[in-house]
Amino acid sequence: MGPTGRYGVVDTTSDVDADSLRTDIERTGDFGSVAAETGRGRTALPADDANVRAREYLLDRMEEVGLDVRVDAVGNIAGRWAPSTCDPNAAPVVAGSHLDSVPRGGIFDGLLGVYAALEAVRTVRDSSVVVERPLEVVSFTGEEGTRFADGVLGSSVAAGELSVEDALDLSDGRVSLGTALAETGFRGTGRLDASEWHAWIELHIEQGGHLEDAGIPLGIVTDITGTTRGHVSIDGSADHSGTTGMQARRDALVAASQLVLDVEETATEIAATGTETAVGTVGRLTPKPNAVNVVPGSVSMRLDLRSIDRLEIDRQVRAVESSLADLEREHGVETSLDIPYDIAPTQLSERIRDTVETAASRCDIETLALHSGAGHDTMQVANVTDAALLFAPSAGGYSHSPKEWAEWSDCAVATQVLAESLALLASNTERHHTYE
Ligand code: HGY
Ligand code: MN
Ligand code: MN
Repeated sequence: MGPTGRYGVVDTTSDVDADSLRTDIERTGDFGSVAAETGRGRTALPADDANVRAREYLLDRMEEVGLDVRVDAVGNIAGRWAPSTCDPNAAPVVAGSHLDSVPRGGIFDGLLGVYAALEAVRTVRDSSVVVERPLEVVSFTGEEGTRFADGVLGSSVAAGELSVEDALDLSDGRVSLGTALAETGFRGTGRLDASEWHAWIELHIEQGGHLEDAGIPLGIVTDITGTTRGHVSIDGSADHSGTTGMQARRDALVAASQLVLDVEETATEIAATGTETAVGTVGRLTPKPNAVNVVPGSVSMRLDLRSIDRLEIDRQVRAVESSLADLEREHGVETSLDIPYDIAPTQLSERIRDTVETAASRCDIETLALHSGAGHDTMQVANVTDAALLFAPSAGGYSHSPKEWAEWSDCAVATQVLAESLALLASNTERHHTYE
């Protein structure tokens, strides 16, 4: 009896192996693990030691499952299963996520999606299902935007939104992505092309509390919030904190502090009067020279502005521009705003959502339709093929912290539905599958 209590279309003697899934996630969570009072934290930034160990472990596990493994020019990893029953030239059905984390993130963000995809393909492989399309497991480089880019790096290349050349030239201020990948053995060749895929499904933890509050084990996402990330620089003048009078200062950190408050106030006001999905955050703020006895001369900031309504994001951007103009006038500073990351709200595929609904009902699993306040690689893939995003419940709604947690039984149930969905999509039965 599978974790869902019933067998699905994958009607098999080897249902999802919940222990194997847990082992893969826990082992990968050990790479870059950080001490934390509660929960399990990890830091694995693109191409750092922890990320490289996670990548190497994934390659080993893909080979153990019998997948043909390849690494593309920007370090995206793909494992392919194309049995003799399938047309090798047919567009593949693909599932996956990312291995990188935020600093001191949790062990489920990204890892659940990669290893649930691997376990789902292994389950279909060992089932009685006759697949007519290849199945692939993919791990994208640099989803989180903590190093080299502002996020969804590998999936942007796979979706044709970022060229391989431009991606490899991205730098973390010390080394280019190309050099970092070459030095760690993960600078492959070619590029994954998501436009060639028949379907894409990503399983992720919800990173919120809706599923847990509703007591429902699987979320099928309708739309993913739009995200605009701004790079702000504020330049004043670094001066002696003891001999520079208050009227003579051009304190960049005072100006930046006002902008932090303005971003929070604008987003709060829009959320109260609009779609309530508007959020605005200044997650990164770096004063220079950052010395106790120097008036801060400059500050660089990273803004993260979101909503499922494009107009609400635009309102936030205009408010930032207006605040910066005020700061220049009132504090005598110079400011700049650059927006290198601007992803529109993304609708997800009805076709794939329907197939997942079919798979879930086959497994006797209740589902909830909801929007995603978090961004995902699926945003980029959805621009070039039919894509879906599934959620497993987040205990307490925590994420991007060691407190992030998903019950292992919930991970197994969601993985079973993922396996069912892949089986339906790869055996071309999708919604027309006959059930006894
Ligand atoms: O930022 C996000 O929403 C995602 O977790 N990378
Ligand atoms: Mn994340
Ligand atoms: Mn993620």
